[in-house]
Amino acid sequence: MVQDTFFGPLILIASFVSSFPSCGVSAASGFTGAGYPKAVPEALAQRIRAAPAAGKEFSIRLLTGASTGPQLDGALAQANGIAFRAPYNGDSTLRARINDGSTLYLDTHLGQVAQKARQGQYGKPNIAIIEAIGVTADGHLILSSSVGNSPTWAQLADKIIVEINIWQNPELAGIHDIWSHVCLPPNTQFIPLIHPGDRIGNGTLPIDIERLAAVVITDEPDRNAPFTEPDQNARTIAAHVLDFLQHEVKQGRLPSSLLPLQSGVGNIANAVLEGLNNSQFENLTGFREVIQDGMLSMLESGRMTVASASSFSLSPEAAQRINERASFFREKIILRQQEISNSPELIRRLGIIAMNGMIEADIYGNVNSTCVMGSRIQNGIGGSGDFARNAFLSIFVSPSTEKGGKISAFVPMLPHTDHIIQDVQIIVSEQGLADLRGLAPVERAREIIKNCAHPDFRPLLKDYFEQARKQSFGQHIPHHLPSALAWHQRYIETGSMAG
Ligand code: 0RQ
Repeated sequence: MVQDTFFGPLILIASFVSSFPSCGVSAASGFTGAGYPKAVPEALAQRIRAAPAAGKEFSIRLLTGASTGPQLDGALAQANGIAFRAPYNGDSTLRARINDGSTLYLDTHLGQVAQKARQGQYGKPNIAIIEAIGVTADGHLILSSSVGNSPTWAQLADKIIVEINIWQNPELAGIHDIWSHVCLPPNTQFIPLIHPGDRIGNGTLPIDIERLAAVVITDEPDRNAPFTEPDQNARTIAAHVLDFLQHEVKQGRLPSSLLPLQSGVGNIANAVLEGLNNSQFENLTGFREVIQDGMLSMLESGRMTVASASSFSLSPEAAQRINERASFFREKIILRQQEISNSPELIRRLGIIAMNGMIEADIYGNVNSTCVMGSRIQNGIGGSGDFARNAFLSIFVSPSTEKGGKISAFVPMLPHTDHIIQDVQIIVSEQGLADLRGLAPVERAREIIKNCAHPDFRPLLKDYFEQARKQSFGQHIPHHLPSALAWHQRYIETGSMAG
């Protein structure tokens, strides 16, 4: 299907960055630190840094698939060159810019970005910068370690710059599946994907050669965060999740191969995957946005037969494994554009088991995934909303305390909400699991306080709940408004929620 790669007719023009328009919309490939351009953004950051000396202001409005890496978000944020950013960030320098108000941030459900871009909600991209690993004889791009929103950016942008990254193994060619029938309503089509392993599109991305402005060669790995061994809390949370899934199988509510799995990134997700890899479940499948370390092991052991995602989010060691065994993994992994990997229609129809991290939950099981103390962004909602609302089972996981026990992950009321009661079915901490399915708000509160809250905070939560029951304006979701956010205010003032 994929032709031999060739670079013959392509030109190297790193200096092309001089034609980036200030305040223009730039759209880049990249999703969870994989497959993002590296050389062009770094050159652009240099130009932005030099602008004030020439008496100029220079910044861009930057769109991507999801988070990128130090050479893109990091370098541009360091130069204070990002005026506006969407839809998701995980870079600490950019996070600081957003939180000090110098960058505006539109945190968006990842599955919705492409459609919103086609509607023109972010403005027309002047330039798309897309990382690829090669070009076919007929001029199609073979994308890199993510697909993300690249098909949309290539379709919408006035000009396209391609970064060919020769660090990636060209044998990854064939791993991608790009469905070209996405369009705006009323012309939207049924997505013909029935099983996570189905290939419904093409392995390569056609681009309009008339709009190809430059090609740059790079030779750099993605930003791969080192793997941290799951800690004791993560392993205990994973054990609760596994017990729950086994129970559901015994009750006949899940098949023994479960249903396609989605899990967020991080320590707890890897612990759950490690647990599943050592379990008796067989023929598991993944339908998700990222492939992380734990999933590679499951594919290698055969415990998981196939995984569908939009990108990789790997440790350097695992990225090396992919590179060395590209021809094995490309048979087991399918990388899709994010409006397919995160499609609410597919998530609902395939019956996904979704497991995501959270910042905190209130006693009724609303969840905050994004804003610390209600105002400081951590990363963004990412795909958690796409999955939580539409999943067959929606599970949220978190240690019961943060910051050395000074913060409780279970609080009276949230200062910011991403996932509402209706989208949160199960909550798990190292203390235990609260199965909230079919429960009314006050029943949910009893389960969460009893099973998930840390013993240091449990009596305080019980006191709050009792006070709320006595003094609330209404009894559906009882709250005592004068003290509902006191825990957060106390933390801001004293450094501890407990006072
Ligand atoms: O802060 O970095 O300063 O130490 O948040 O928290 O405990 O390392 O946990 O890596 O699993 O992240 C919700 C952020 C959890 C993540 C969140 C602080 C904590 C630490 C990170 P430090 P941990 P995790 C798939 C789906 C939304 C997107 C999503 C997330 C930092 O899961 O971004 O799910 N989710 N996407 O100290 C104050 C609290 C806190 C807190 C954690 N209650 N109060 N700080 N932290 N809880 C992927 C994609 O969508 C692309």
